Amino acid sequence: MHNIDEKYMKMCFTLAKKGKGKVLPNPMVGCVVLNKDGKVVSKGYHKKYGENHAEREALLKLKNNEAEGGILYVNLEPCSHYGKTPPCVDLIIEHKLKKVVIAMRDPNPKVDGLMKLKQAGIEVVEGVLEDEARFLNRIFIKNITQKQPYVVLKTATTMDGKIATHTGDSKWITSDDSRKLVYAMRKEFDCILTSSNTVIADNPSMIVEKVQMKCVLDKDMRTAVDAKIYQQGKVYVATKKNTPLKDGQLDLKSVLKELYKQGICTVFVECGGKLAGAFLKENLVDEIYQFIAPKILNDNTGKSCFDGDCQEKISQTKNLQIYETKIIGKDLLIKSICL
Ligand code: AOF
Ligand code: ZN
Repeated sequence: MHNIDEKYMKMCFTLAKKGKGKVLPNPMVGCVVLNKDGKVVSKGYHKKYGENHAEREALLKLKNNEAEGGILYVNLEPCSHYGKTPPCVDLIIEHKLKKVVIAMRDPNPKVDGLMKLKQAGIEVVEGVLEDEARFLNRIFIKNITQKQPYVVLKTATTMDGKIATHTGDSKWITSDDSRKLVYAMRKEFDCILTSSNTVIADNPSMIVEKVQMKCVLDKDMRTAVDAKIYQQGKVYVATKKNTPLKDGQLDLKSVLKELYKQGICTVFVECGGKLAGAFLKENLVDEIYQFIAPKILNDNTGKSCFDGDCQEKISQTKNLQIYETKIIGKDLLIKSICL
């Protein structure tokens, strides 16, 4: 029986992923409905922010009583609140389903759908492929539970983890293919964040699209007003005037909270070792995209991708979990989650 649940839950994930890039700040959700004979009679997914939830999409396609006594699969607990749409649990109850199978509970505090379903006499199974479901909606979970954007930090290093020589020379460590991929990746994030050091050293333009923004961390307002980064798109500059300080530096968590208030769900950090190290130390990085070029600087005065304090023990390392590796031109891209 469990295998059947997993089979239909995987189908929900596949449907849910069709909403990728279109549903934030809402979750990606897919739904599959079986009739009482175990036949799939409807499918649906959340297509776009503000539109019908997956369950509603699937159930509204059905004729009266078509799903009576059947099973509804959905990767997130059905909602019980009035948001942009009425509660999905009411529709599930109206359609007289016998059982609802979910992967994970909804971390949204407004939602307590399971209780309402149980009260209506509907059997509930939860936790089917829960880890996969949490991974799928990791951005939504981070946003709603911590009121902070999901942070992905990008770094491009030699095989010995260096991003530049001691003189600051860094052009180029990774290949054209990798750099082109980074430009393409930027579009997937609401905000591209960098430091005053990077703006001063590299003068990048970091072109963004209409809906996106850039953020420059410039405590002492050292960047030039005519720096390329300010010439296009919306830019939020965090300075000591608008951001609290922590140990004499801009408090990174406050910056992230402010960005979230401005509607930012995802942040792509592209900066040098100093800021990258600070983000890491504060445990504010959710994921790292590391491009590694097949080059070795072989010089311990070279700049590291993550600056930090002296650590005595390997047990003090930050631990990550790799979830994707890819060869990009001559380089290797490693995507990992910070544990
Ligand atoms: C979705 N799509 O398929 C499901 C959601 O503001 P609303 O009314 O769209 O409600 C959004 C909340 O509904 C969302 O945060 C999540 O807790 C719940 N479930 N949301 O956008 C869906 N099932
Ligand atoms: Zn709903």
